[in-house]
Amino acid sequence: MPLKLNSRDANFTERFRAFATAERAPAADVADTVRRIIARVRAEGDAALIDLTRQFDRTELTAETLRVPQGDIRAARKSLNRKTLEALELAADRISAFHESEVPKSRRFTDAAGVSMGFRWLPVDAAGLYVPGGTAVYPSSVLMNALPAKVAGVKRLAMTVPTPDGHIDPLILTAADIAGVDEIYRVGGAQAIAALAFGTETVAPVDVITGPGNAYVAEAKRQVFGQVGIDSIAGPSEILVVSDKANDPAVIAADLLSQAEHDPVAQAVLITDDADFAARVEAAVAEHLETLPRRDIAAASWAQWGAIILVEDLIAETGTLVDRLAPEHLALAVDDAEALADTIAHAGAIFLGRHTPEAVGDYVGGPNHVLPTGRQARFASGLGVTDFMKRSTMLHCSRDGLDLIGPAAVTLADAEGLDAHARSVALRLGQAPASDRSS
Ligand code: HSO
Ligand code: ZN
Repeated sequence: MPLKLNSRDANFTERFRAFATAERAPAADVADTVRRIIARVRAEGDAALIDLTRQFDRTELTAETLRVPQGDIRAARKSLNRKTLEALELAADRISAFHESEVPKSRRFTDAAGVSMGFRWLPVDAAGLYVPGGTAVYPSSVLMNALPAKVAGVKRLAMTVPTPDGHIDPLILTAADIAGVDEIYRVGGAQAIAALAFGTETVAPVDVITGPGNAYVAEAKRQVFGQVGIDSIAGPSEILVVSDKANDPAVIAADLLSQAEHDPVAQAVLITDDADFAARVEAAVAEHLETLPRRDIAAASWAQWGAIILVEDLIAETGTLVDRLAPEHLALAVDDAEALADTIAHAGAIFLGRHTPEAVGDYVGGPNHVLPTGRQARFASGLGVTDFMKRSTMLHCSRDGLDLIGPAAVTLADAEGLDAHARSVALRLGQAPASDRSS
């Protein structure tokens, strides 16, 4: 049974706080194992990848077969039916178009002192995309990670994917091909992250690594951070649905289950102002579960981490509650969803109105589905083009401009006791060195 909270109850504040701060997926302690794997890949290169892949994925590779050949990618594309291909292409077009609108503008301006300054956004040279194997095989996630990099202008995009028992999903290969991934390697786990970060004989190193993975992959990304950039570490999925009684309970129940079915520690929460509607949603969840193929996962998530929060005034009370949960996905199934959204500051992605299922955003909406989880929406954003770009600032002093602002720099350099700093400015200003300057 999901947790039931009522904002009118005397102990609501404490119970809500406990619920909002509960840790759902404590990080596994795999740091030492990962450190050893990274050290081995750095020392032995391809040989370590080949050996670890034999050990973990029961697949025999050579330096020549590490990379997936173009022929296999073409064959994968041919094996798909037209409808699936067209859906992938529609998704790719819409995701690209949305991310085009995110490309930041470089800027240059001259201030009153006559100093010109600004910044320039440029893509990183190379990006690496980790794709997990096993049950979490999501071609949509390949598009969501690869396309922002492409739109950012990244020249080289390398992907790694484990091939347990030699198998790669043709949908993954095709999604990578549609998104313009340049190189695909059959390697997974911490060893793949190490190869992308440090390079081997076959895999050239990249500058930024993104993509979801298990505890070993997440820890490996943490350990290589600094050598390369990484996206944030993804936790289990979350959805918070705010619904009045005008929605079909079966529809809202399906929204809740759409994220519950990702993971037994995913979280689905309903906020509503109608007790009878809440009961009908709960019954509809139970009914869906009877026939849902992933019912074991979804039922575990709903029973252990799900919640129904009853409030008196949906419009007045929702904002504060949502902000404290800072959910990954927020669905506002009410009449004036735009106005309600204005009362909320912290959510990874917001789905407005009665006709915007969160799942449309997972696939074909356009915005990214790689989003901050575990209340990280308080300070973090979803994946986007700027994760594959960096900003250089620019400063250009005219002679007059330096005359105007330089003396203050000399004063501050003197105050910090950094005389070479002071001289580099003072000499240009035609001033005497500090030892000759009166203080
Ligand atoms: N909802 C997941 C992404 C996903 N859903 C992939 C379906 N496939 C995390 O935002
Ligand atoms: Zn999803």
